[in-house]
Amino acid sequence: MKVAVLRFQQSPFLLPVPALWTHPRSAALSTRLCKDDRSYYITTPIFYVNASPHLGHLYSAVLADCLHRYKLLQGFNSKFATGTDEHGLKIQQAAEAAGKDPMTFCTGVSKQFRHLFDSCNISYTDYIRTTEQRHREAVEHFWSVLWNKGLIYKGSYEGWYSTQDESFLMPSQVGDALDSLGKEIKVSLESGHKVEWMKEENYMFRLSAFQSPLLDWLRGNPQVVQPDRFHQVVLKWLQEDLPDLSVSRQRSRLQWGIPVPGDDEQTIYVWLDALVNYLTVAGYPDKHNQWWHVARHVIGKDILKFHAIYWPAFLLGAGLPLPRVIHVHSHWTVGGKKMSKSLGNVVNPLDRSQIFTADGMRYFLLRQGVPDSDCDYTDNKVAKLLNAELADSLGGLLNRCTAPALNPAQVYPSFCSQSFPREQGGRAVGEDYLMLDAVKNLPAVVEKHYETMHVYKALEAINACVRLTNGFVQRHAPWKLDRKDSEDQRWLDTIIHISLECLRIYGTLLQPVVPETSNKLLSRLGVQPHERSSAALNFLPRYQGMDCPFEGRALGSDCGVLFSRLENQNADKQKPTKTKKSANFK
Ligand code: ME8
Repeated sequence: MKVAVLRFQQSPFLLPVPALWTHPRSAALSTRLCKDDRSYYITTPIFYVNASPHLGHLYSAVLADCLHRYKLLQGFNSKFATGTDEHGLKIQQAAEAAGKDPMTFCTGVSKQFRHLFDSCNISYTDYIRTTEQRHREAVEHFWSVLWNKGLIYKGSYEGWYSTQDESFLMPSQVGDALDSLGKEIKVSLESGHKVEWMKEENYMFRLSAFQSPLLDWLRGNPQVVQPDRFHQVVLKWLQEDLPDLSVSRQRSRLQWGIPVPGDDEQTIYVWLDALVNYLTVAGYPDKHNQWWHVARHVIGKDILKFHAIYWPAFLLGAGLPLPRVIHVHSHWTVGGKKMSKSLGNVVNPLDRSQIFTADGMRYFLLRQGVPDSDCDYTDNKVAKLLNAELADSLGGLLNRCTAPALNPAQVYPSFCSQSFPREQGGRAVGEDYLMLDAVKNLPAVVEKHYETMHVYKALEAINACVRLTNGFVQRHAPWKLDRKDSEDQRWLDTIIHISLECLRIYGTLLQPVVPETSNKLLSRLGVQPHERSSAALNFLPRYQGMDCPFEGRALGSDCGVLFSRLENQNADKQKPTKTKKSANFK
């Protein structure tokens, strides 16, 4: 194998680096949480517009949306950015292949992403496109700051480049493979994408000078890249060679991008351009202070190096605070393989959300997606999960506790402390007390998991409590009680009161994941919009001797099915049958 070489010519006016940027410790320090700061800023990657959105893109957006909604519930002032990455060689080539001018091409695909996100209730507060003027100004300013600090110099790059990944590679990151025609090619060992040898005059960023500041930052902030296994990966990369980075391409090869300020012969490297989007949305260069120091990024593991090495190095260079957290997630696969157009295994998330509903897809992705490891997608899994947890378990519980047969007055009934005293002795049994404890502790458990983006664990915990409440109702079979007997009637009301209180907690906690279903549930319980925040998570106040604002209140009038069962359990194999009550898929 031919060995690639990286050669850099340093500009003669280059200044010694340590004198040039804000001391990394001061930037790292500013990543610490200031206690009374109620601002929160979360981002997704901005997505390439070379192809239509797929399930993986929706997954990143749903994760970030869940964190954003959760912070709003907590009373934070939360900003949530997503959008599209529209410059670079890959987009230039895709537009050419489609026979469209790049801007028309980008606008078309960017709209598809936006439509998908709107359809799935992704409540972004800013949708950025890198072709916008505000972004161009931010990138030009950012470049000038790095340039004025002597961190960018004119040099030459010779080495491997992957257009698909828009990434420069070291010789050790490249291997041999055969293309579809059996021809020998070189590929990126990480992504499998084809790489090409390139030799170009361009601008270089002094990345090598940031190796030890980056190590200090990561070691001093062990939670900054989550989950920990990805933190360890970054630390390992940083112990290897970290050459300077080419940050421009010759304009003759790449026209579709932002020109280097003061040099029309060069175009800014698409990753530098793209990463600055997070600053643009924050209001860079002059209005970013409120948001920038509380930034958090949700990314897929494929773009970890760009976010955990290049981006913090650029920020350190520019004297800006570093992100609070980089939340990394793994990939969705189909048939065990990463989704790709060439394999023909791409799952269209818009189709799927029309079949399973927006909430259905959101719930599935967040309940089944595990940040640490890849997950395989099948329609069958979606249907089974939604039927079991949303339709049967949660929907069934609501249905039972609000059914006119058990609750003819259609009110939130009263709690009777003689029937369910704080010490045993009433009609409650030991398991009932355990259930109350579990539900009381649930908000804290869920909060811990939401904070670390382990949403599947939060949903697991909620679901376990829903099962406990169903068990509670089943155990005491309120439908068997004699309503003419006043003691039985009080006990029946107490069972229903407790169950509705459980449902109120579940509905409130589920809002970031399934906003429409939660809204339906809470409305049915008569819970008003201002009673749905984290502050309202005081479970069963009557048990603690306090007033319950819901007691005696009329239930909401919408008594429709909470979440329709999906009829066909074998979507991957069978044809659907249409029934009135259930939604069909495929
Ligand atoms: O990399 N499973 O854009 P991109 C889960 N423009 N998530 C997936 C996925 C999968 N199979 N495939 C993609 C880019 N993703 C750059 C980002 S940011 C400044 C620039 C998600 O369109 C995941 O978040 O290739 C991944 O990191 C991102 O989409 C890559 O999207």
